[in-house]
Amino acid sequence: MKTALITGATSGIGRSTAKRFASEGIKLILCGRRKERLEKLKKELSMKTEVQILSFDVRKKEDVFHNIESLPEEFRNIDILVNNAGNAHGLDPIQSGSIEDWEAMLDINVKGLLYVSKAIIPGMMERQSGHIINIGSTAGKEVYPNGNVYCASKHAVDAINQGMRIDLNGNGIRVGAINPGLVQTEFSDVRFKGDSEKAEKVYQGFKALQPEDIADIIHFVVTRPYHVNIADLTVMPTAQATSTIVDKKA
Ligand code: NDP
Ligand code: 8X3
Repeated sequence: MKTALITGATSGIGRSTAKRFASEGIKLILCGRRKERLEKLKKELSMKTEVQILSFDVRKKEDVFHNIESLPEEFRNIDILVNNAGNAHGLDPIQSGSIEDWEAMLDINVKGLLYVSKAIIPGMMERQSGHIINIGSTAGKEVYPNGNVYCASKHAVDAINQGMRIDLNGNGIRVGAINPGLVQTEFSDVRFKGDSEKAEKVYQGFKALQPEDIADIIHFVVTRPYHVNIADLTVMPTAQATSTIVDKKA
């Protein structure tokens, strides 16, 4: 039975992936800051698989290492790492963007992903086996107006994904990115700091991707035979052509 560690499992893509993996009998280590949500999810999924929860902020590197190192023996051999925790903070032109927002995005989406990877890759190297899925974005492939630093953070994920694949080549570790377009999660609530009206508008007038769609793809990626590595996959709603071209009927 495989063991997967999913960051950002309290919501959206991470939570749906946890549910999908649980249905397939994959052992789970679920991470996020909101402990109550992790506990609730553990209760729900424990009927299907073994679940361990770790509550930490990916920005705090000591906490990242401490939590991962303190996993019980039966959860130590992590086969699958889903580097999913992340978010956008604000949607402002570069000339008026907030430094706090910029720092949050770079600290979480880039440095946090690196800390978690640094804590898990040594075990994969020792076992010469593993699979790392980095959740990038269409924002890591193109830049859109006011997306500046969020797009930079996801371009960094794209580069890290390529770098990991190059450096880990020959060690039995698969590395690949999944780059979604618009997915209806709590993403826009966070981006617009709880302004739910503004957040809802992002997904109005077309059918956005649902977190289950991405979970389905992640499950497909991790169930390919060992010689198949899905290195880089971009997925958008049918209504979306680029970050700025979305066929909105309403
Ligand atoms: P959600 O806001 O629904 O989920 C984000 C998850 O990240 C939550 O579980 C949250 O947990 C976790 N997280 C955020 N900050 C931290 C932190 N400092 N430490 C630990 N965990 C953290 O958004 P999505 O599911 O949409 O986002 C998941 C990933 O998908 C992100 O990397 C995002 O950039 C990417 N993505 C999203 C798209 C979209 O349109 N929704 C499109 C393309 C990519 P908690 O708050 O409990 O810590
Ligand atoms: C999230 C999708 O278009 O808001 O990465 O950047 S978008």
